[in-house]
Amino acid sequence: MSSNDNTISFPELIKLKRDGGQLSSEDIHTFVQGVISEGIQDSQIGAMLMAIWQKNMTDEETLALTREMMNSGHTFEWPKEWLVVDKHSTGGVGDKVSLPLAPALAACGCKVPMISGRGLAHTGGTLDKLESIPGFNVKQSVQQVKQIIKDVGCCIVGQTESLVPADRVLYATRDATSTVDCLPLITSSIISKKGAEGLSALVLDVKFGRAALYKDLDSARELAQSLVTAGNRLGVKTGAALTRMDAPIGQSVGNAVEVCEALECLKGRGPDDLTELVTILGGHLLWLCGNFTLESGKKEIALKLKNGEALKKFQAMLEAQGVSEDVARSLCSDETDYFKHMRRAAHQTELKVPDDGAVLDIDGLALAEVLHKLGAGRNKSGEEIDHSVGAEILVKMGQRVQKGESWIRIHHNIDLSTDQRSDLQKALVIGSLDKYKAVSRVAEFIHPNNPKMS
Ligand code: IUR
Repeated sequence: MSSNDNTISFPELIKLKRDGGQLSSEDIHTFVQGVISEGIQDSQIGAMLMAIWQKNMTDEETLALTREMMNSGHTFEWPKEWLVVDKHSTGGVGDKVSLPLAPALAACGCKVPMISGRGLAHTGGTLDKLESIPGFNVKQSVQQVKQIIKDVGCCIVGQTESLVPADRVLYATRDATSTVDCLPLITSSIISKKGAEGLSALVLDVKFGRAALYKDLDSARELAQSLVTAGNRLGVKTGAALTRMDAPIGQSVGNAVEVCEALECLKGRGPDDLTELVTILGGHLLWLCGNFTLESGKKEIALKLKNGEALKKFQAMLEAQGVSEDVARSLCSDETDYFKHMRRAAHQTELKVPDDGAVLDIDGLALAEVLHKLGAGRNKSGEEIDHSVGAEILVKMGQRVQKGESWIRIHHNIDLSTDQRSDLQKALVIGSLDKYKAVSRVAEFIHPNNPKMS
């Protein structure tokens, strides 16, 4: 780049960060503009990311990077009186929370322009789950998103080309340069996309545990703090829940099977832990918006799941996003034969409990890894996944079981190998009931002025 004005050159910017200096807002503007205008070389982007990885960023720098990334493309603007809200999860096994949460919030009068991702890990992401439903179209233009939000109140769509283009380039380069695991880069990537949605409030579900990105509470708390700080400083009322991610959420893992469970939750019959997460995260958002206390917000969401209003919104969202009226109506009716409309895998194999006792643990990661090998997840972006592959867990944590009863039903299209059967059996831990202690999935909340509100 030329330096005929006061603008610092890219090698100078990289050197400044490499040597532990602080980048100004102008420096970060120059860098992000270089990224989206392709005025910077790939090697320079990689070098800057590595310098950031090594020297970290101050809160000021992280905020400037987040703001520049957010403004690198289209940003949504909504009528001032609307309460525009969203949730972001750092990802977990069996995490289908967005499916009931978006319509439940819409039923409470909020607007939810949920821009979601595909799974790269063990099983699919929210978009993959929804694509198990024939006709569901996650690709919606900015104009279509605006129309659906106006008419229905919620949508769940993929990232459009025009939204935060800088993140696409930076994320791909982070992937190629081993700089994904860097707090300011993760924070700016997540919050810039949420900021571009034009939100009033955002709740983050930051997971920790065996089946989460962050294995321990302390590192998850550090990420949550960073996200909450950046979100609030960007003008979005942002809070976070730190939630346990060891055993799968709910009783199903996969794509189509998770849609079935989400529909059950929307019919007021979901598993307790899933319903708890939906009501806590939704209640939190209502509270952040200012019209509810935490308790009354939770009750409001629970009511919308019980009285069918959230289900009605889900049905309207399905139709607005391309599902035929007949299929949407049938899925959202009293019927439970969801596989009339979604493809069922060729085989269902049940595995048996090896001993008498109580269910002490179900290793979500082990389970997800087997399902991934059976086709439920991808190895690289763009790969096809098999929506029909999944698992229904037939026992609950803390439940007494007897040797020989079925504990899991695997939906698969290729044979289960001996190793896979053995890995699945190792995921189930049976022991004495007195060793079992029920715990809520939610460990802590993080808020800007009250960082450790348990
Ligand atoms: N999700 C994002 O949107 N960005 C990131 O950097 C990560 C997850 I890690």
